[in-house]
Amino acid sequence: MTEIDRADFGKDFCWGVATAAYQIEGAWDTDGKGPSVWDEFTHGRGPLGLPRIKDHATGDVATDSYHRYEEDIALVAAMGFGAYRFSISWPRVMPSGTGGVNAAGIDYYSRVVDACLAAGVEPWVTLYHWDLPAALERRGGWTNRDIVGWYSDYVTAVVGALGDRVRHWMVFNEPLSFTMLGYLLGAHAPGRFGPRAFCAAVHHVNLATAEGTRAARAASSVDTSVGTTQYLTPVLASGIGPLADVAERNADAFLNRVFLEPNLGLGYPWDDCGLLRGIKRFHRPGDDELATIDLDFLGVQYYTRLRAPWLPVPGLWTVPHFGRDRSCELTSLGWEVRPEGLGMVLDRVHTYGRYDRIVVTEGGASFDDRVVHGRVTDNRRISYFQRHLAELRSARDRGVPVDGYFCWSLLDNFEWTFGYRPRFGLVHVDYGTQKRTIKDSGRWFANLLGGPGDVVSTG
Ligand code: IFM
Repeated sequence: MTEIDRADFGKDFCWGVATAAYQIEGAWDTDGKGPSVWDEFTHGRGPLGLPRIKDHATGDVATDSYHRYEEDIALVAAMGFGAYRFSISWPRVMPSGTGGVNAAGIDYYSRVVDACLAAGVEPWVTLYHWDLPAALERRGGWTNRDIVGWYSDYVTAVVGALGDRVRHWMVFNEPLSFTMLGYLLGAHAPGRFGPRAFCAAVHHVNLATAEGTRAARAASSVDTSVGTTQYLTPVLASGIGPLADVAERNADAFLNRVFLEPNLGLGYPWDDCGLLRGIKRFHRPGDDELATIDLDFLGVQYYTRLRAPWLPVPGLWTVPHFGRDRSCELTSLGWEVRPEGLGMVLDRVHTYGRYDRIVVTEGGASFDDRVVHGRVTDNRRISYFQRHLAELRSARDRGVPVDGYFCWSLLDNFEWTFGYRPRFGLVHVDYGTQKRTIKDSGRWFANLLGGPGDVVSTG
């Protein structure tokens, strides 16, 4: 067993849990909220009328956190965490995406922020976790360059309302995930397919990262810290020799560099990945400067490693995929548990020499958890966190400035196209009754962090 002692991480280390609006809130059309691309995607059908989501699940109710946020924040505090990362639903705040602000939407988030502060929990707010207003998708969504302005207006409205109390903002959650799955592969909302849409979306998200950060800083009335989060992954070429190197470089440019480097002022790695050359079509003179931004912190999200298949044509895009090395533990989603990969990605971003502060804003694992006699014994999740935290501690010892870890997730919740089957929470949710039960992993954190470890669920 890997020993983890809170003191090894320093007294300023940020211990948190994370969620996202569409995955937990429910109340999809309550109090003036507009529809998001995820509402439309889950309510609709895929090609040939096939369901898009396992078990036809939707986020209509999810974990009902729109109504149960006080109980959820009490759970965060009960497990001893000092920070809660949640996201704002753009269409709850601006139902049409632009123009009028929905006072009830802003009010809801204002109450969530106040409840955090009252519980002694620091709110870390993600401004975009994939639930684009459907009205904006009809205007082209992330493929329309105008979205850079729409997005920064939205950021100005939210930070203007909450920026007197919130000190940590993240402009995006995992741009790679929503542009690749939503605009290239058609697997996530809005279900668009093809390299052209993908390249346009990538470029506009990079511009919006910089513009959104500037807008958040300008609208905040307290000393604020603005960063963004990236899904990062070590890439392993399948095969050997020079062509395997090409495949690895190709996949690395696509998976890790395409969002980091333009914001660092390094431009796009399009020479290493054929697919990314399509971005040139949307790139205007001066865009490299517009996309460059000095972030206050980088959020690293790490789950597993990926494999890049060997393709015999240099420069051709390779489709990275999850490894399934059966000699290693797999989660219920079949993802390899590879703690050493966290150390690798932390070293990797540190090598740029440009991030003064790194925070692991997500990490976690899904397992088939069950409540037995009121208890969820999820020892594999405890071991997962112990091993990843040990990697993070070693990275700190090597001088990587990483000073926070957020568990994905506070609660079991809607896991996108997989519906409600994968359970990532430190807290189990019975979706029939909405009863919350802190799992043994949550109790392990309470023990580590000095939380009382219990709270009564209203069910
Ligand atoms: O549930 C997701 C989250 O929305 C983004 N990061 C990865 C998590 C697990 O797949």
